[in-house]
Amino acid sequence: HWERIAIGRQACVLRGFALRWEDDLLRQVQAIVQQAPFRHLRTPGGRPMQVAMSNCGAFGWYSDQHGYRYSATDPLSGQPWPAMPPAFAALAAQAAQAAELPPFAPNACLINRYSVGTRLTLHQDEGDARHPIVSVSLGLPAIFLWGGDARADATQKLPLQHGDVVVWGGVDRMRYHGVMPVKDGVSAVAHPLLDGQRINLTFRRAS
Ligand code: MD5
Ligand code: FE
Repeated sequence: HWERIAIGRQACVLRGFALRWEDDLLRQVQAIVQQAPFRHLRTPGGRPMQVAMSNCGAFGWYSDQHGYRYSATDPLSGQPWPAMPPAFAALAAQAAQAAELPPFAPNACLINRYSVGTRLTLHQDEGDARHPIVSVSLGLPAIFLWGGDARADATQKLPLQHGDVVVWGGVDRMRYHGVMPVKDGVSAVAHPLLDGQRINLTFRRAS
């Protein structure tokens, strides 16, 4: 079973919440990245990102030399992103409910792949702050950096494991956050997709 830990007024970790969807999640991520392969996007400044990304759902997050945005099509193929699998939407909706936030129907799922040594520097998420963000951790564990509303605010270190879900809403939605370099280790589950990697699913509402 799972356990809820508050990390803010409207933010919490749901430990183990995704485990009952594990098989479905892994199968579906594999199918999605066959259609829309993981790729290293470029920041608007022109640097390739360490984290490799793909998307599913009506909108996908994208970044290139022109800036970042949500796009209805995959710029690599010109095709719509793969549809959001029903199990993904169900997990995100149930996680928001478990966090006691208003009903959440995501239309964008960013899939982040971290190999060993990869990190995500401290940043703030753009987007419609009326809707929460649900984030699912799979594969190698990681330490999440959880800051405040200003970049200079102190950060907390939050260990996240395979199957953990984090939900951010309302007043906590715009806090700075990042991921420490992922360490080598043994994933809680043996799956080719998770071999030496951390996969994170980030559900959002994009317009
Ligand atoms: C990750 N991804 O582990 C994280 C999980 C990203 C990203 O940060 O932008 O793809 S989502 C963490 C998050 C999202 C929105 C708000 C807050 C954290 N927050 O207020 O701390 O790959
Ligand atoms: Fe983020």
